[in-house]
Amino acid sequence: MPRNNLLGRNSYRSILLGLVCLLNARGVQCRPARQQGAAASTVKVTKVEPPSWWVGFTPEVMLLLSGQDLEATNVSCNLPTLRVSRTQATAGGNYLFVWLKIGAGTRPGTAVCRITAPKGMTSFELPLAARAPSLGKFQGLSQDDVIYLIMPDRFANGDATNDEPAEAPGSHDRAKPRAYHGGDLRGIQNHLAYLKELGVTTLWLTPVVKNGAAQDYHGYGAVDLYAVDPHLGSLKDYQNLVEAAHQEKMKILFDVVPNHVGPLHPWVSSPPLPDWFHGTKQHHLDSFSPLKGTFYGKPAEQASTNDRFESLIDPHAPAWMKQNLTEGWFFGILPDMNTENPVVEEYLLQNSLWWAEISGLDGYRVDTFPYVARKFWAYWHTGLRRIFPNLTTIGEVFHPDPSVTSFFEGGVRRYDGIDSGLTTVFDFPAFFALRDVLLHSAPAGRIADVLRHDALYPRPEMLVPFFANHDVPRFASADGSSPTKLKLVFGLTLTLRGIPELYYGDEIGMPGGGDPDNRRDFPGGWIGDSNDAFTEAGRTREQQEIFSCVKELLRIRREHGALRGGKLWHLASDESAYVFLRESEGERVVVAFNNADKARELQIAATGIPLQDAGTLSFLFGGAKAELTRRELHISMPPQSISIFLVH
Ligand SMILES: [Ca+2]
Ligand SMILES: [Ca+2]
Repeated sequence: MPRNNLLGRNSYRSILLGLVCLLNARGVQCRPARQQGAAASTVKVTKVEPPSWWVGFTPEVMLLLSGQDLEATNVSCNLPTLRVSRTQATAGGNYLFVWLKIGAGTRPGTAVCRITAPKGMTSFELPLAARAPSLGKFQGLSQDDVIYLIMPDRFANGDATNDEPAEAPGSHDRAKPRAYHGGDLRGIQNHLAYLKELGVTTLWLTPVVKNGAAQDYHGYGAVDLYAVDPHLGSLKDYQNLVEAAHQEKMKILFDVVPNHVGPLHPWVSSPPLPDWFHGTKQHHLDSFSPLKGTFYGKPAEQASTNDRFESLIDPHAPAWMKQNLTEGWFFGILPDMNTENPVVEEYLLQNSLWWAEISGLDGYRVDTFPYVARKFWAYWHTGLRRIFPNLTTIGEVFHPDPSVTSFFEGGVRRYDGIDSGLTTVFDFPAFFALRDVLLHSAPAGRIADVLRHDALYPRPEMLVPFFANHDVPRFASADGSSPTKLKLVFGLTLTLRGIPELYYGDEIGMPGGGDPDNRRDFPGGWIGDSNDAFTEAGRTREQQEIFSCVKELLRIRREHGALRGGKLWHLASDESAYVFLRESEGERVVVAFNNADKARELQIAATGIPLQDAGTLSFLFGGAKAELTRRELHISMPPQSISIFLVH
């Protein structure tokens, strides 16, 4: 589908006031035309961000032009409804900010704007498109959704020609775990049928923006926030993927990282403003909390398996306790955006608006959420929702304590007077509890202990429970794991409240240790793979066993609304068992989990819970037996089992 007339065109050239500009999928790129006669102008525009915009979208757009000698004395555009309200040249003329008011009645077209500066003149173009119809786009998520996380470089190779782009020689080597492996956007699109068959509804792709280093296959080292990484394909490929997903009634989450860019971003050596980043490459804080665990009562020797966000939610914490977290460079390496600077704020908001409008995406997974000061999030969400009210945003808050994670969800002003605006967070407390229970024999009651905190969240039903992502060892390879435990953890994740997230390959029991071993190639995604796990015929017996279990659980979830949106009631919880009920209007489902190595019998009083009027239970999944008498629910559970029953 041509998304709009201006950008759908592959490329066109124009010669304007001494510049040759090429508009392609990555935006406008200009170089000086051959000079004739008059003294050469050294004024040059090499990049325009954003590379395009829309009419009827925002009243104003702030352009960041890169180039040289851009100390403009005048900037004016050829459309009468466009007015340059302000300009600011920075970094010795290497950058020029242009604030452009887009008047009512501006017609779609390409604006040509002329820059007059002491060292000459030049011009740049800004395509201004009409907005495409929004039907079926920007959908946001609901409890009916199940998220599937894909690292595009590691899922499927749909286009061998982009495996090693000319600008990144030597970056591709499937034998090296930190090199690019060739997976791409087209590879994902080619396997939508597999994902549909599995039963997931929403794809979260790790960042697709252009990265800079030979080991940035993961996408978290951006060097251009307005380009798709050439290893993954083109902007058109991303647009096509979103459109194809929408046709399959699936949704796409964009992984956005306002906290930082990659160390090789050109801004690092030449920032557009002196305070564009928190600190400089030479002088910056690192993002680790300056606090010892003992500050909040943790044992002195206890190693931390999570980020230390406690001070951020603490109304008694002075600024020094928080500054490293919000202004430090992540891992001491990743340049930290100065999100307190209004110009940076505007740049980052526009960038997110641009990706949404140009692709039709359905929501954002928001990286390193607590590392950005909260005022920015309020601004970003307000700006985003003004145009896209339904977009879902899911924040990464890597912490086991619900009193910490819940603080960051939006919908409520916290002690600082700020409502972050965030739709929801990943349920890291559930992640830690599920792994502790299943892998480390923690009491099954840890699950109820997580759930009892749900009232801390404005929207607990939107939480995203999960047991794996790209930052932790594969469940199948973790100490204490087994194929049975893997099925149990899928069973719990897919029946607890919220919108579950699954990690690619876990549905076939993919092995892998810590990063990057947890990011192996999906078998069958590459021509010549001996094991093609995308098809039943190609799966090993072990892969098929777990795949059919996950598919079955997803089918049951899809067919029973109580498992998606139903209220959750605890029925029983102890060292090795957790039994709960999901109740929606007109449907009740009981889920019985036994973590013990031996069978368990439970008698649960049926009074005071929504089972009093129930007649019978029918079996949906698993190996337990359940019976209802007038007063009691009798459940007999096999060792290490999860079972699902429908209440009649
Ligand atoms: Ca490829
Ligand atoms: Ca930060």
